[in-house]
Amino acid sequence: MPVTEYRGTCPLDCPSACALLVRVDAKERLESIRGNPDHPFTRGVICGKVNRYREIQEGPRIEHPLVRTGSKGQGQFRKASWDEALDIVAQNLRQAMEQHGPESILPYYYGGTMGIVQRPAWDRLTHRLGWSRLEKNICSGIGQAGWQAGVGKGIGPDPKEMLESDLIILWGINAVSTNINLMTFVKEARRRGATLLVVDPYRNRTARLADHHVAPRPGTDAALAVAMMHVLLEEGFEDKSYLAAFTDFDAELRAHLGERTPEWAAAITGLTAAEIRAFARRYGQARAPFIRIGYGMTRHNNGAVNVHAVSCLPAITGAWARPGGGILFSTGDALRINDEPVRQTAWMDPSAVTRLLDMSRLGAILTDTSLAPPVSALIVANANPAASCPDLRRVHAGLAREELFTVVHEQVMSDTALWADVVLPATTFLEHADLYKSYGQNTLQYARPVLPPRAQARCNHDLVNAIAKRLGCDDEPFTWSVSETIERTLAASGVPATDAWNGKSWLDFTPDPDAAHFRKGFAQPDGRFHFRPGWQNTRMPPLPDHWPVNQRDQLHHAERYPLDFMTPPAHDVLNSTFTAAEEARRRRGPPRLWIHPDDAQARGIEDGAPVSVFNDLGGLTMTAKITSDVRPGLCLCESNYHGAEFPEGVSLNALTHGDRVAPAGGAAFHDNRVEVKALDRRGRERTFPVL
Ligand SMILES: Nc1nc2c(c(=O)[nH]1)N[C@H]1C(S)=C(S)[C@@H](COP(=O)(O)OP(=O)(O)OC[C@H]3O[C@@H](n4cnc5c(=O)[nH]c(N)nc54)[C@H](O)[C@@H]3O)O[C@H]1N2
Ligand SMILES: Nc1nc2c(c(=O)[nH]1)N[C@H]1C(S)=C(S)[C@@H](COP(=O)(O)OP(=O)(O)OC[C@H]3O[C@@H](n4cnc5c(=O)[nH]c(N)nc54)[C@H](O)[C@@H]3O)O[C@H]1N2
Ligand SMILES: [Mo]
Repeated sequence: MPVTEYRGTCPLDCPSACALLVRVDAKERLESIRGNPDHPFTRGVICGKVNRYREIQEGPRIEHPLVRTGSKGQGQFRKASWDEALDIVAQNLRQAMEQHGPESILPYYYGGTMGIVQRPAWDRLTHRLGWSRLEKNICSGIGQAGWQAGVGKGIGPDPKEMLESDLIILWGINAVSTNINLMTFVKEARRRGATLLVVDPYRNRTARLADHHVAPRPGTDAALAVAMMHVLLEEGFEDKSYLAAFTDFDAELRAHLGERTPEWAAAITGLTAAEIRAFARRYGQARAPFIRIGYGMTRHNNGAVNVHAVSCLPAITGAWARPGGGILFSTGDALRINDEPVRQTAWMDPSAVTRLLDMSRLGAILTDTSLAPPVSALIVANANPAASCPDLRRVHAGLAREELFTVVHEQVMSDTALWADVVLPATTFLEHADLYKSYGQNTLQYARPVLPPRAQARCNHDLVNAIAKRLGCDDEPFTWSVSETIERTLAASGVPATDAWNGKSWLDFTPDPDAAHFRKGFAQPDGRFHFRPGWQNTRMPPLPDHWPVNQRDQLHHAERYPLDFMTPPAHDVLNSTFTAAEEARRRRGPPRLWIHPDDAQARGIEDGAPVSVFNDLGGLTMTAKITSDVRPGLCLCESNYHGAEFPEGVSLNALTHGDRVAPAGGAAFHDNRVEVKALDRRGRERTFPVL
């Protein structure tokens, strides 16, 4: 059968943003997806998840608009026409605006697709009608705050420069699972003689490959980094002229670091002082150490402080300036796209700016009876907060409110869609056009649709415009097509139109090495790297330091819930995407609790047996996986799951807290405390005979 091959881009929320080659058969069905070998970062490699994208594309999808028939959350619906469904949605939105004012409507979107045109499409209607705005901090809010404090801009050495490095440090990033293409460069660098060091509380897939694995307690990276700086200064690894010319380093900072010994940090991190010294020396001796920071270490109450402290290391030694040296957190600022044609922020009335509601606290917001106006209509698109949001029991309690109107635009029957009053079918990235940038590499990509929409699915862009029309907004830009909006966005950003891309599906915006290494100064008003983070929040430490504000540091947690508990991303799924696919569920098996043999033995837990994992927020049944890949005192479950995978019917984030994280919000997904109890095979608590 004849097969056509098209170029595409992976839309998923992942730093790789892979360039794809998509094969479609004569019956217009997806045959296969592989990595584009010509793309400078993808280099022909993609992850297993997208390689198996047929599981979503051809699997059980939402094909028609659905209207709820059962009670909230039961997932019982009847089919409806688009006309009827849009009428119901428009009528409910209008009613909410009339009864409670426009701010009672909250559109909630995040990372289903990262496309520049499709992802934030709801913003233009939000800005036009004065709805509540979403504070989008769930993923990068904490990390960005920590990075901005020192460096000031989201750029850094291109990952390709790893080939020139002799020491690669992957710090709180599980690249084998979360950024597979980075490993292409890590592997090549190692062939050329570089050493790989991984800093991660557990032996994840990336740590397994490393030459050295440093495993601190979660949330203690600042203590580790500060003690490393102590050793670097004590043992003469500092670059005095770099510090003087490019940073705000001073005598007070030197005195402060002089007190932060490896012995001090050992008590906090759970590492030995000797390990910390060895790591610091290895760093100091390296010619061009390249640190890649991930998001894992940011997902703590003290995450911003930790990111800032680690970002100080190359400033001490001057490694920042060297080819192959420095530190990368995000490439997001390499290219600034002006997405005004999509989002229309100019419509916001400067004298009456609408409220921002914190996406990481959706549960608290939906259940807050004092919130005025209350959220009375929730539009969810491109996100699955009923699985991906912290403090999940409260999210579900909010979604259960009888007077809340919820519309969900989805490809699959997600946890959130189950709670909807109206579900609308969404296209996949193979069925709509978009532009894509990346936060882990430096290209801008364009992808056109290669398949017709499945059944009645519509893309985000078209749906927003259809609802806008029903609410009386039938003028520009609600009349623009997807391609018109794409071209206008490129023009507004000073980027050539797609037909001038010389037949390519990407443009390369890799910053020049002087900019990427801040060789002419940092992106701060004084042009210097800031060891003093200058937090507005005065509770935060004024100098790089350990900040004890995590769940472990809160006494009632420490005593009642003796184990640290993390929920790092799993290899086979992406956030909650893929968790609804039957094949993915079967491959992954039941949710597993990784627990150290000592902790398991102390609780009478056997490998493979059911356990109850609980804290003040909730309790979940999991299957014990006894392993020394986690340190004593630490347990974890790789996320995420469909709620149906747990007997409790609610997903993993039932155990993660939704407290607002300093300085600017965000979710501390890996900063939790729990206790674990053995259950018998029927799920009852096991009792032990008293000997
Ligand atoms: N397969 C897969 N890929 C993904 C995702 C997914 O869910 N699955 N999600 C995508 C998204 S949206 C994002 S933002 C990225 C996130 O990907 P990463 O940047 O890799 O971040 P995480 O996976 O959250 O965490 C990475 C590692 O940090 C560790 N960690 C946790 N706490 C600490 C700490 O205090 N210190 C240190 N040093 N390490 C710590 C965790 O154990 C974990 O191994 O991945 C993207 N790619
Ligand atoms: N426990 C725990 N929870 C986490 C994390 C963690 O480390 N641990 N990581 C967090 C991180 S980093 C992030 S970024 C968030 C992400 O959280 P979300 O943004 O909620 O991402 P997903 O859970 O993947 O859900 C995205 C949904 O969008 C749908 N979708 C995909 N494409 C489209 C489209 O074009 N249109 C529409 N309308 N829908 C579409 C998908 O089917 C999917 O159900 O999750 C967070 N949740
Ligand atoms: Mo994310």
